[in-house]
Amino acid sequence: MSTGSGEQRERGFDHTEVESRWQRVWDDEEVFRIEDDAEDPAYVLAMFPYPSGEMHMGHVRNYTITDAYARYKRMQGESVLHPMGWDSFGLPAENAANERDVDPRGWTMDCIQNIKDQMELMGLGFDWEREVTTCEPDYFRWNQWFFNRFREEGLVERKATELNWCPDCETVLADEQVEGDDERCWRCGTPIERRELDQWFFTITDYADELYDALDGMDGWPENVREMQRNWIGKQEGASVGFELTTGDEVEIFTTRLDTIHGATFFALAPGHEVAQRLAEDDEELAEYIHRAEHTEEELPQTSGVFTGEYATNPATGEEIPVYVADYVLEDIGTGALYAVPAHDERDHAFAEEHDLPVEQVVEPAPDADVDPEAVDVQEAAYTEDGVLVNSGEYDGLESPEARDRFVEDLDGEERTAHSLQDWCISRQRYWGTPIPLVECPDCGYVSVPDEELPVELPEFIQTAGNPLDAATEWKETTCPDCGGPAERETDTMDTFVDSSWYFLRYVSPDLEEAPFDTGRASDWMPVDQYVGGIEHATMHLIYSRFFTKVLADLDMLEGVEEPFENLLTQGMVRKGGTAMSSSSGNVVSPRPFVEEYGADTARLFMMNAAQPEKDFDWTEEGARSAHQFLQNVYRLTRAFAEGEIETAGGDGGGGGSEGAGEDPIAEYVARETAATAATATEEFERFRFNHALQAVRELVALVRQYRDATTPDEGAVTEALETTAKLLAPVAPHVAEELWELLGGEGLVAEAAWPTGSPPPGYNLERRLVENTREDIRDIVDVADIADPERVEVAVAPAWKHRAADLARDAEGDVVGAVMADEDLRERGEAAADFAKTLAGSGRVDEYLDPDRERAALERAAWLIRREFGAEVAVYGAAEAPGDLARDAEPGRPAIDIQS
Ligand code: ANZ
Ligand code: ZN
Repeated sequence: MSTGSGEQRERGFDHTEVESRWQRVWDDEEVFRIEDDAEDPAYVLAMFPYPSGEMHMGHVRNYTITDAYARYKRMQGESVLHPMGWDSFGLPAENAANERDVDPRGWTMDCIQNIKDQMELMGLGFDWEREVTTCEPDYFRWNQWFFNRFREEGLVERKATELNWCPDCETVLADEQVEGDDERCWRCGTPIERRELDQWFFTITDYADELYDALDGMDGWPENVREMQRNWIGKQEGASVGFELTTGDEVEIFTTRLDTIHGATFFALAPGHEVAQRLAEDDEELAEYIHRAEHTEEELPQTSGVFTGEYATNPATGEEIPVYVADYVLEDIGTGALYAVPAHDERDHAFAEEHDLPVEQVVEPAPDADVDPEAVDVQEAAYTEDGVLVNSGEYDGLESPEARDRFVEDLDGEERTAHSLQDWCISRQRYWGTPIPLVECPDCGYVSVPDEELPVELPEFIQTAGNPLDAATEWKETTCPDCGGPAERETDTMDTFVDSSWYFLRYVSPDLEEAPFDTGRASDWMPVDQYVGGIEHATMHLIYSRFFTKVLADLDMLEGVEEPFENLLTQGMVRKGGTAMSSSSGNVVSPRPFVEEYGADTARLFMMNAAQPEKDFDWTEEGARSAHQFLQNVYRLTRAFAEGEIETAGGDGGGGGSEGAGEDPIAEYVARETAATAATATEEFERFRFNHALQAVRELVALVRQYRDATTPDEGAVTEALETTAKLLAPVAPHVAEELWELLGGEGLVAEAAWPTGSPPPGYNLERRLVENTREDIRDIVDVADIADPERVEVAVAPAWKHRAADLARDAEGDVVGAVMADEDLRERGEAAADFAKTLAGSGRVDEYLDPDRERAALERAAWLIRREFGAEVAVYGAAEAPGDLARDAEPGRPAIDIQS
């Protein structure tokens, strides 16, 4: 095709023309489309973005990683699902709407178009037929539909939680709307308060154990992310035991330290515990304390609490201990009640000190502990380690774990777990989100909006201090689906994490009207094979998505899919000048101007080459420029070859890596390097080490250039090397790769070409090491002997008997010299063999070597490189033909070298 003007030829290719041309071709050929009937495609997914308008290379890196991987998988012949969509509800659109007097929808749609244009500019290959936009009614109606299902399953609860409240605007504020250390309202600057308000929750805690336990088997995830999820869920293994109270109640406690039960000196209830609440009805002091605890305008001290006047009977000792209500006991953890052991728990100890309660030691450091039992003074500080029981009657002398087992049994307790995971509050008092599909009826209470009336759409946006939905009086007014009487719509919208908890399922059947997704296809296509996104989503998004998947599996909407994301990669940051790229730091590199100047391929190559995807890297001008230079050089080299500017010979190539030196040893050398590069690149792509793969490609290109300069290259060998280069570059620098492919006369598009499957012959690595070591040795000799102008380099490989000796030495157990000299043949060689056996014995481990013929052939193939490097004639000999005693000092893997000048 066109090669441009003469000036153009000098400068290489014109990226602007090339990139837009190939983008059009990919589009026309529907390269990135995946048919609905594809069977279990490779599902490659980047976390979908919030369309904020600003896009910089930090974001682009994420999509470049999945795009490169998706393109690689496609070339390997797999069907690939690589979709993109927009996480497009959320506060920023509402803020923009308030600031600029636009409506959130229009603003959002503009941002989406803008980002989409930039993604296309970058040559990212998405199946746009599957685009998903969460703020569209045909998406969010399914959020509402899921809400109805979850509610039927008992997974929806309404309960009180603490929120930020601006007393002046009379509205709830999101954490992002609270500004400054002194916590003021973003709009009016009034100091905010905390208020307990009723909100909607998904009871994710019902799945806490499942979510926790599955983590162990998820070995496609980085361990640090799994550990963050473990901490977030905070599973504790313990037991629950009932205590009889003087109120007549039997109250269950949760403990991880049942071994300490003889040391319990008081009992404590959370302020929200039902027994505490009941006692408060006739106890003013208690009522006042509970009120303060629940409406914390001030933070209560950790040791605050009130004696109830009641007692609890310790089931282990029969002793009565006082019952307190204390704020440090949390309502949502365990049972909201505990027995306290000041001697062995720090919080209990502090509380006991404050309230003058006794401290009774029941555990001592075990005899094998580093701590001297005499040095432990529990009156001073709690001893919190396991140990040996004391002051515990018949249990004295038991170790803590065993004592725990015995107490569970003897006290009729129950082994159980507790979690720090809280239920998921999905209520937001915001406009730009999914309306929660409920109607509040004065007679029927909260009633679900029936499925057939979904979606509940949003009213027009209204600028107001509070929630626009609350101000939309007409929208709010409705009739009760149950009794038909007048009723009001729920004005809370859903947390946008609901949207992102199942979008990966919508891509499977984005236009389906009867259901959120096609169960059969989703069961086949899921899980996502490779998910890529930021570490900041390690907990919330990645836990909520797992929760959704498990619920949907339990609802029989997914078959055989237990987890949404099989493999997870968390990509590193792009920095500039040492700080993370961000508009607030003012150091962003935006795609559009960069692509104009250098092209998308340059940006992509630079990013993928700079570091492995998990690592941070610094964006630099030089880095970008050198990537650009490399692409131009490959292009020029390929074009010169394709257009016959480089004279070539033959045409049948080097035989694609077959054994032996063949007729043209240099062509054979190049062919082997080509095959080895393809094999390395494949291995590295599999492991997401694009930078290593690219390093191998650069070396191959450098080799072709040397080949061109050294001799009249074999046409087949060069074609193979350059075609392989085009293919290996295609995932990362796809536009240039198409250009190269076209120059080389490749069939169809390189984006759809078959990934090279070549691999070098067995033993290639040994050959490569031999050649490298030999070249290194020659360099050393030239250096040390200060040879200005080497004329002839002679290389002789070791004789077969030395190889045989090395084999024997390698297999020898212990006595190496003995093992070698036990061989009759070698014994006959006398002193030479004995000396060599000693050398082998002294060298420790004996490596694997090629046999002498292969050593010789490998060196002959590489001789041209030595010739080029040193400007000398090169001769490679077998031991027998070597002149004089040249071969005498040769060893397997280390040929003898003589340099004449
Ligand atoms: C008696 C005991 C004795 C406890 C002892 C600890 C040490 P960790 O410590 O993080 O594993 N607990 C139980 N329910 C609670 C609630 N709702 N709010 C606050 N604390 C609660 O957490 C487990 C321990 O936390 C439990 O074991 C319980 O105190 C306390 F020497 O029971 B323990
Ligand atoms: Zn009603």
